[in-house]
Amino acid sequence: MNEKQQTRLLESSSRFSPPPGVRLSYGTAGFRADASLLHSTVFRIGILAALRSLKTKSVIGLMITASHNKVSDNGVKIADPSGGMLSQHWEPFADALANAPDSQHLLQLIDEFVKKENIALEGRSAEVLLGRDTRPSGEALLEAAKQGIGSITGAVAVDMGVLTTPQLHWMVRARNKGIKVTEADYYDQLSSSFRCLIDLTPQGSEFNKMNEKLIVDGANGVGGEKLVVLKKILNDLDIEIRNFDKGGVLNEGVGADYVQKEKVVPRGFGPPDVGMRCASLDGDADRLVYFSVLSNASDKIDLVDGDKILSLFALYIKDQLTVLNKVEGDKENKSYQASLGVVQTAYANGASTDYLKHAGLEVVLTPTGVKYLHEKAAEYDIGIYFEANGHGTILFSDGFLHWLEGRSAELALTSKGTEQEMATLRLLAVSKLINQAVGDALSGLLLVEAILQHMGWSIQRWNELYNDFPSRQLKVKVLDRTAVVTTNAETVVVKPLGIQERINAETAKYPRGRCFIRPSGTEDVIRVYAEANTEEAADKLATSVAQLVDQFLGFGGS
Ligand code: NG1
Ligand code: ZN
Repeated sequence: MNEKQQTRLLESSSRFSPPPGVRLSYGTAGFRADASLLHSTVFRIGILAALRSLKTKSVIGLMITASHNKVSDNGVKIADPSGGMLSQHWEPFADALANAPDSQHLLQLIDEFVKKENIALEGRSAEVLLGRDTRPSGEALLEAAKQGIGSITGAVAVDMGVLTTPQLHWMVRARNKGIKVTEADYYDQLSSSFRCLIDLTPQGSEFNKMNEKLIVDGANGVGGEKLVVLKKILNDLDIEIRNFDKGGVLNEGVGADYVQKEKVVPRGFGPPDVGMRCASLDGDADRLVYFSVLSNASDKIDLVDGDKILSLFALYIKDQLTVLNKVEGDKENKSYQASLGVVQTAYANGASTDYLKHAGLEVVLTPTGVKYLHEKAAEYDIGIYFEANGHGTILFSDGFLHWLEGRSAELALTSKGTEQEMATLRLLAVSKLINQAVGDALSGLLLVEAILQHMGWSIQRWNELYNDFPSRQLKVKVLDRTAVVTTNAETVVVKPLGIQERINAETAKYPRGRCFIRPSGTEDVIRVYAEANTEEAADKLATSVAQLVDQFLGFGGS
C-alpha cells in the first residue's frame, strides 16, 4: 500500500471509532446490532466491499438492513459478484475489520490482507452498489459506507436508493452479466415474465371463478412500497396492499417473521374475510409467507409457510419437466435429463419432507443459513430451496437454460402450441421471474400467484397438499452458545458430550417425535425445535429439551 493510500485510510478511519467493548461477528445475515453501534462497522465494511470489488474485478453490493429485526436495529451485508452472499472465505476478514480497536490496527490488517490476497490497489477501479431499507438510521449508515468505499483509491460508490435486499442482489448479479440495472429494469423483468406465465395458463383454469383478490401485509417496510409500483405496472393483478403507508412501525406486530412465529393476523391488518388469500413480507422483502384467517371470532390463521411455497414450486416444475420429457410414439427422445433437487434445513416441517419424497423428489438438508442452502441448490440443473420462514428461491444451471432455449426455438418451428413447447416457455419464464440471486418476496409472490392460477387452486387447496406436524420452537439463554457443536445438518449434537443421548431419550417418548438443538447464528441463544403428533406433545418435548440445555449449559448448570 502506498503512502498516499495509507494516509487516506488513516484520516478517514479516525472519524469512525468503534464503540468500546462491543464485539461483532459476520453471521448468516452479515453484521446486525443496535443501529447506534454500527457506524464504524459499516464504514469498515465499505472498505471491504471496495477491496472485494478490486479482487474480483466485478461490481459488489452493500446492503444496509436488519430485515425482520426491530426498527432500532440495523445491519450491513455484502452481495458478491454472482448476487449471492459474501464468500465464506472473506468472513474472518470482515470480523477482524469490524473488531480492530483503532485506526492503526485497521491499517495493519488491511495491509496484511491485501498482500495475502494479492489485491492490486494501484491503477484499478472498483464499484460498489449501495442499497438500504426504510429504517431511519439507514441514511447516516449509508454515508459511513460511502466514506469507507471512498477511502480506497479508485473505488466508486453508487447509491441505488431505498431498495429491498433482493433488488440490490438482483442488480449486482445483472450488472456482472453485463445487463442494465435500473430499478425499472427489475420491474420490467418481473412483470413481463409474470405476464408470460399468465398467458400460458391452461384453458379452463377455474382460478378466476373461485379466487378473490390477494391481500398483502407489507411489514410497514420497503416491500409494500415496491409492490405498489409492481401493482401499477401489472394493472390486471388484483392485490390490496396493507401495512406500508399509515405510519405503522416496521416489523412491530407485522411482517412474515411475526406471522410465521406467532401464527396470528398481523396488526393493523383490519378484518380480512375468513378464508381470503393473504401474504406477508418481512422488513426487507426477502421472506414471504401466505395465510388465511380461520374465523371472525379470533386472530388465528392457517399458515402457508416456506415449506409449502417450496412444495408448490417443486410440484409445478416437476410437472413441466415431465411434459418436456414425454416421448411420443417412436420419435427420437430429445429430452435432457435435468437434475431437480429440493433443499431444506432441519427446521422444515417433517410433513413437508415426507410429502416431497413421496412425490418422487430428491430432498437434501443443509445447515441453517441461506449461504448453505444456495450453495447446495446450485449443484442441480434446477435447485429449489426454502427455509420454513419463507426465504428461498429457484436456481437454474446455465447449461440447462442454454439447452432449454434451443429446445424451445426448435419446438416453436416444429410443434408450436403443443404442451411441450408451452412447458419450455413456462420454465424459461420462471427462470426470469424468480430472483436467482437470492430469495425475493416480490418475485416469489408473483410466481405463487401464477402457479395458483395455472393449477386453478384456492389457498385452501394449496394448503391441503399435506398437514403440518405440530411443532414448537424455543430459545434458551446460555453462558456460551459456541459450546454446542453439531453435525449432520445440525440434527445431531457432538458437544457437549452426553446431551444428544438425553435428547434421543426424551424424543423417543413421543409418537412422531423429532427434536434438535443448535446455536443461533443471529442471536445469543440456543434454539430448540421439536415436532410430535400433537401440539401438547411438541410443547412438552421442546420444554423438556430446553431444560436439558439449561442443565448442561445454562446459568444454573455446573
Ligand atoms: P439463526 O438465528 O441462526 O437461527 C435465523 C433464522 C434463519 C435465517 C437467519 C438469517 C430460524 C430458526 N433461523 O438464523 O433461518 O433466516 O436468521 O436471517 O428461523
Ligand atoms: Zn429479510
